[in-house]
Amino acid sequence: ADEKIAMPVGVTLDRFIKRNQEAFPFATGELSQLLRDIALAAKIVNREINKAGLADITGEIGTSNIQGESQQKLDVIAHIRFMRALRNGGEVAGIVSEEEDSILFTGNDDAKYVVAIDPLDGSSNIDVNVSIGTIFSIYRRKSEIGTRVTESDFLQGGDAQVAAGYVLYGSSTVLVYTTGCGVNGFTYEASLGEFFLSYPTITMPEDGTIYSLNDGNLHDFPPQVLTYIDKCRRRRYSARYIGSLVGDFHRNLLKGGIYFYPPTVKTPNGKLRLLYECFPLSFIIEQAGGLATDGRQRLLGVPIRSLHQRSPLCIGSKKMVEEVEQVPSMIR
Ligand code: AHM
Ligand code: MG
Repeated sequence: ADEKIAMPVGVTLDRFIKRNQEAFPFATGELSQLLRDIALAAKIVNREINKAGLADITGEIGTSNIQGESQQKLDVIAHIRFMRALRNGGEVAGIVSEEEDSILFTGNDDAKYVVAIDPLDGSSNIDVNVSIGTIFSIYRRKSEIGTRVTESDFLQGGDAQVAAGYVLYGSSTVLVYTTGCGVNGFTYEASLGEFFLSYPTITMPEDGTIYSLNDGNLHDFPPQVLTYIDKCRRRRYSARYIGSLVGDFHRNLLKGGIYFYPPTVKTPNGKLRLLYECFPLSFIIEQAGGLATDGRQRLLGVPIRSLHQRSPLCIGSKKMVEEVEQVPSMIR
């Protein structure tokens, strides 16, 4: 019998990380290990998400399932999984998660890195089988090795990020990340348990025809956003909004487009968080040739003063973001 098995060709994430590390003769491998730890947690979270609806894990906290075990929401499960992987991996001294008010100390005070993470973003889509994501950002700590990390290790600003990425749990699971030398994307092959390089060196289209925003907030939007939306409609652009930032971002990154979360009456500083939503995606978009602003300035330059600080976000194809900036009613 013909025993040939069709094997996916290509580079695995592990090999890719290793090759990159070898390109830097002084690299110690700690960041590489940290990225592998994140990928491992992503696989575990992916498994949990795929069980959603089957395993009674999508219920509210505090309620219990038929066996009397307490149920947890998927976002809490994702938080626990990432924390565990990062703590056990040993390369991270402290973590800031959307799920926790203050810094989580891993006990690895000798580690060089800190991580900010939104373990499962797109909360409104979790229970309805629509794409959701994880967003992460990595900094090299400024405080002395061997001591506890401090808030200022996390408040270095967007330009100080060493690496950033996201995982999209969609029709397939993809992990996209940058260490400041371009952006690469990997698709998960579940039966092999490996991420394979599927989007090498992502370059974003300079211009696009997709705009993404929550139309229900339109009456709150600043005039320059309204003017720009009107232009999009006159040009018959497509409106696409999932309500999962990672999904909306990933689509626009590959196809070209623009995403807005402007200030609203309910959220006067915007809804999204600088540390684990806006900064990492802005790092990625710039690396892919796109732009990100807060409506006033380059997003990566926005001063950050607190761990869960919010910011308006305008992010996407270079020409589109530039056009928004050129609208005369722009407040400067
Ligand atoms: P979350 O962190 O509570 O999930 O909120 C973030 C999400 C983003 O994924 C998405 O882009 C945005 O909130 C959608 O907000 P809205 O429903 O107000 O349009
Ligand atoms: Mg979020």
